[in-house]
Amino acid sequence: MKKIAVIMGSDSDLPVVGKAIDTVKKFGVECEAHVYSAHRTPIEAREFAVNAEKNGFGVIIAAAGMAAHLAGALAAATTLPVIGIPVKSAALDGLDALLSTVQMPPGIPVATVGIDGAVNAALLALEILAVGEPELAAKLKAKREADSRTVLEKDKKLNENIG
Ligand code: RP5
Repeated sequence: MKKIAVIMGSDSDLPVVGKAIDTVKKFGVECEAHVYSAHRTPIEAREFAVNAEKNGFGVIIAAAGMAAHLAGALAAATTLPVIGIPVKSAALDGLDALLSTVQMPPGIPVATVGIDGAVNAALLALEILAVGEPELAAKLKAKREADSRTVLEKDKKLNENIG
C-alpha cells in the first residue's frame, strides 16, 4: 500500500500534527513525518514533494501556521493529493493559516481541513488511499459505525437521565 507523508512547517506544530500521525498509525498505514518549511527550507520542501510519488507516497498532509504556504508549495511540485492543516497561532487564532492554505489559485488544489483539524486530515488521507484498498475501506466503514454507536449510546443515556 502507498504511504502517507505528514509534513509540518515547524516542530512547534507537533502537538497538533501528532494527532494525524496517531490516526494514520491506528489504521496500520505506513506514515513518514518531516519538518520542512516553505519559507525556511524551501529547497528541501520542494525536493520532498518532487520525489514523493516515486518514493511510494499516495497522499501528502501538510501542516503550517501563520502565513501558511507549505501545503500550497508542496502541491505546486506534485500531482499527489495534498491535504492542508491550518495550525492555530497566537496572533489571529489560525485564521491567517486557514486563509493562506485554503485560497489556492485554480490549477493547484489543496484540500484544506479546519483549523487544527489533524484527525480529519488523516481520515481524508486514509479515505483517498482506500479507493484502491478494500481492506482499508472496510476499516474506515467500521470506524464510522463504531462512532455512530457511541453517539446513540450517549443519546440513550441522556434520555434515561432526563427521564
Ligand atoms: C510556521 O510558522 C510553522 O508551521 C509554525 O506553525 C509557525 C511558527 O513556527 P516556529 O517559529 O514555532 O518554528 O511556518
